[in-house]
Amino acid sequence: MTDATDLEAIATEIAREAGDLARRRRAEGVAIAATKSAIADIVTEADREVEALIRARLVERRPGDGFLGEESGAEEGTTGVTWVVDPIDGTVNYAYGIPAYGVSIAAVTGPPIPGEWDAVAAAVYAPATDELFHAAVGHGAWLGDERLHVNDEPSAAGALLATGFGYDSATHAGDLARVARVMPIARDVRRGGAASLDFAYVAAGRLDGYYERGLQPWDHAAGALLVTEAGGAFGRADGSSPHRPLTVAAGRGLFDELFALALD
Ligand code: LIP
Repeated sequence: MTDATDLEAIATEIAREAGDLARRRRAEGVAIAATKSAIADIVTEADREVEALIRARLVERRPGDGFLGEESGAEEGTTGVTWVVDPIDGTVNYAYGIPAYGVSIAAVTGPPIPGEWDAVAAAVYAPATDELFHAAVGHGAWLGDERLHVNDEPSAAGALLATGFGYDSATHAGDLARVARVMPIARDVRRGGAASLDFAYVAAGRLDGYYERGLQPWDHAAGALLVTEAGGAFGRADGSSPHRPLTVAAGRGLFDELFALALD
């Protein structure tokens, strides 16, 4: 079995190259290529180009591995390793020129299905801040060479939380009701717009917790490993919306309470 740190090194190297391409394309001007699940759910030409670069590099470095990408779909592998990729997470931020987007690359083993896979390596690269978060299972979570640890307990002022809202406006009432339920334990709530960065910030202690309904597998595959390798907890649940599972990440002193409040 390939060592997790070898897969981490591959993810880290490719995430940086892909992020550099995304940053160049952003500077040149971004073209919307299409809409997907809703008119607000856009894909840019850069999303597609960056994912094609990541996919090509993975074929070069890891022939036979599986692939599950936001823009080009799934391809079964023969090695037991699958790469779960969001080429530009925070696409709407990227399209508007808001410097909060990330390249998210995870290597998983087992079925390429959330809740059934075992994440073994992760890289989340934020090109706008040149921050590369990475982890290998059993080897900790890192920002560059800095070891990361979650906030085990929120301050007496309350928890600094992050969340997000779906592209489908029909889901917004439920999302806003969820904010109302968690506010009593929060000092404030952030809506950053890039799930992979929200997870990375929980791992780095920049947020106490993050929850969102409706994330796709590629939104959380890498970030969840960053959080657990930084000593935090990650969980998913269908609850009342099996097609929009809830994901929650937080330090262990906050996780259970946040999960219970966010679940409906
Ligand atoms: C986005 C997530 C964000 C969520 C958006 C969207 P995308 O991913 O990062 O947290 O609120 O609805 O899912 O579409 O930019 O890859």
